[in-house]
Amino acid sequence: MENSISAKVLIVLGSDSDRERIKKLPEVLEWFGIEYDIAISSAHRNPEKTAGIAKNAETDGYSVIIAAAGMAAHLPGVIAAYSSLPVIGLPLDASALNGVDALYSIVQMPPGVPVAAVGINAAVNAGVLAARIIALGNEKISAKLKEFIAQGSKI
Ligand code: RP5
Repeated sequence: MENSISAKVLIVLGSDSDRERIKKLPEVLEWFGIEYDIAISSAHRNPEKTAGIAKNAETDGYSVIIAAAGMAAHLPGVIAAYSSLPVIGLPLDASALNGVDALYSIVQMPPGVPVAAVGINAAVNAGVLAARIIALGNEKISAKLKEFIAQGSKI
C-alpha cells in the first residue's frame, strides 16, 4: 500500500469555549502519529473565515476534517459544503439541551452533503475514525490501527 493519504487532520472548533470538551482528541491523534492543526472558526460568527478554511483544507494537505461544535451545530455541514474531504462532525454538550441539539444538527444532513457523525462529546471516536479513514491509504497509520485494535481499542 502506498502512502496515498496524508496523515494530517484539520480540527475546526466552533468556539474557543469548545476546547475543554475535545481534550482527548489531540491525545488520540498523537498516539496514532497523525499530524493535526486546530482552527477556531464559528460558522455563524466568522462565516467567510470558515468558508476559506474549508476551501483551502485539501490544498493545505489535510486528508480529513473534524469539525466540533455545540448548540445548533451547523459548522460540520458548512465545511462539508465547501470541501470534498471527509468531514467528521463531533457534537458537543454546550447548551441546555446537553448536546442533543448539536447531534441532531450534525447527523441530519440533507442528501448529498454527508457528515460522519460521532456521539456527543465523543472526541476519542472522532480521532479513531479519522485514523481508520487515513489507514485506507497510509501504511504507517494502518499498522498503528492494527496495534490499537490488538490492544483492545482503548486509549
Ligand atoms: C457553537 O455554539 C460553538 O461550537 C459553541 O459550542 C457554542 C457557543 O459558541 P460561542 O457563543 O462561544 O460563539 O457555535
